[in-house]
Amino acid sequence: MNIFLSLIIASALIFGAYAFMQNQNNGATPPTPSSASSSPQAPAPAQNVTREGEKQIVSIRAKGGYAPKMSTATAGIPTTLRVTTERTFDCSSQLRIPSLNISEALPPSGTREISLGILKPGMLQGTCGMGMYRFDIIVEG
Ligand SMILES: [Cu+2]
Repeated sequence: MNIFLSLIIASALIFGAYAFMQNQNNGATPPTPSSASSSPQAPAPAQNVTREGEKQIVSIRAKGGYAPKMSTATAGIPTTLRVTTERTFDCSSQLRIPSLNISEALPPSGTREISLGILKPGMLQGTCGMGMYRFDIIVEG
């Protein structure tokens, strides 16, 4: 590659990084006292666990990761994980729960119900096929 072209590209990158840092500093706004005092300590728990008859349904979405990332379920009840995909072409369509020996290839769009059986108190950890995206289900006894 031409050495002068390399130098031009290098200086453009350096200038770009400098401009980006300047922009970040300017863009940082301090929190206003009112919003700081009114904000809750922790985010509200996700209301994604429901009852359907005898069963407990944990509903999550898989697309570029899993949402919500954390669910809270109850132990001792037959539990179904209901996973919804919508044009999910990333690796979150391969859902794994290693501790339950679950590995499911989800359809690109649709809803898949995965039986989790009766859960014991503790923490269930799910991941994508590569272990990059995660979700947790806290099981309360
Ligand atoms: Cu992945």
